[in-house]
Amino acid sequence: MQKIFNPAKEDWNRILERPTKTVDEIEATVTEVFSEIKLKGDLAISKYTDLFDGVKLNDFKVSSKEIKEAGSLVSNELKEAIALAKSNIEKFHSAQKSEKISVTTSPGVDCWQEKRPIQKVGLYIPGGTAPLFSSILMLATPANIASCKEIILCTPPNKEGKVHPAILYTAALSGVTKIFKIGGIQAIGAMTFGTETVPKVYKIFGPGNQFVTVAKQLATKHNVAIDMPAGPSELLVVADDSADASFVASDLLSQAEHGADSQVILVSTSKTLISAVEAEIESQIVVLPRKEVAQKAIDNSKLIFVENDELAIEMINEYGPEHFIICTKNENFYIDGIENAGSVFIGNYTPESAGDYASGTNHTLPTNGYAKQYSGVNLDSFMKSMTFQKISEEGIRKIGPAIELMAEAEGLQAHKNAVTLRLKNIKN
Ligand code: HSO
Ligand code: ZN
Repeated sequence: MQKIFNPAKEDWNRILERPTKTVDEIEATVTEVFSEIKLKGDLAISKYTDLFDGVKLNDFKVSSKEIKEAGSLVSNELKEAIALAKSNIEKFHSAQKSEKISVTTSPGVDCWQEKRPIQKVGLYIPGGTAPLFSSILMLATPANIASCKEIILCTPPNKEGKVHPAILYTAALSGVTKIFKIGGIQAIGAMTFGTETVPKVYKIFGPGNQFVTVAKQLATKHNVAIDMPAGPSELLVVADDSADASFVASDLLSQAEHGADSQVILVSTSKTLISAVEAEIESQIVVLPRKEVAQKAIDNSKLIFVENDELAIEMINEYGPEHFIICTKNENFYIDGIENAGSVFIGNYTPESAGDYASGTNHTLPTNGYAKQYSGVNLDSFMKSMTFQKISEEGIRKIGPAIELMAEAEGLQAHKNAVTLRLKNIKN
């Protein structure tokens, strides 16, 4: 942990810098895997599953038998917890539905906007040490509410060719239409180009390691959209003397355990709190099963003392954290002042874990400072807005002359004609 007192403004960027990674090497690998998948389909998927995941698979599609089996391996308590989380996520995302917007812009000129689902979406769920089945709820639930027709999911198999039962159970429960045991670059490539077994999708969602991130970026060059540019998880807590140091430490550690490259930051106007949080982190970390991972993230973490709230909020907006926890007496100052954050958690009893799992908000959020220009995943992420218009005789008479003039001025005679012919027809 690095303690920093009253940093000068010109140092903020350096202090809050995220670790940048070189992706050139990864890019070459991804490009190679992609072109082979495009050419050879399933055959290439088999080859790379063997190479990267160390398992020979001929059939990637998860069978209904496997899904049933998974259901019997998940405890009833966990099923109930998943049901509660799903219900809250459903409530919050259903409320995001919006009405059609209709406007008569000029007499006889009716314009409206309606949303339509993205028909085919692909979800990627990493395997490994933390099987993030909660991310399935966060992605498949809104996809269902949006009425996406095809919701496919790719997740890597383990060495036995199996997938964590909670992943299969949650996927089936959330209305995923097809599940494939395909991981990493191969999964993103399969969903980008489509293979004999995997359908091509229009948009890819979900977290992943550096390989997945680079693959998703490359997918965008092949007409596939992605949820957002991803990076390691981040948490920034602002806290004063009213905060409970043990709570703050537990929140910082909850993000630190995601990965060695996670970013956790405490900004405080209280030196006492900073010391107390530091001590709490040291005592809480020793009993964590993932303490090695968490320790690496904590080693890079920053505990920053600032003179006042105005400086604090300016610094926080400059950083644009993925998650922002407010534990201060004057919480409204920070609620009103926050401009750049993915998701905001307010008060001593609102841990980030709540939003990660069960309060109802989405946990797929912009990292790496992208909170300055990107939203987290929400219902609209699975839809697109379309506009419609219908113009009557009265309407074209009203706006036609303006269109003719503008088309003429742009030197586009055919555009003008499309109006002139109609206006003549009306006169006759
Ligand atoms: N904090 C992660 C989401 C997550 N946490 C999943 C636990 N499981 C990124 O928002
Ligand atoms: Zn988390």
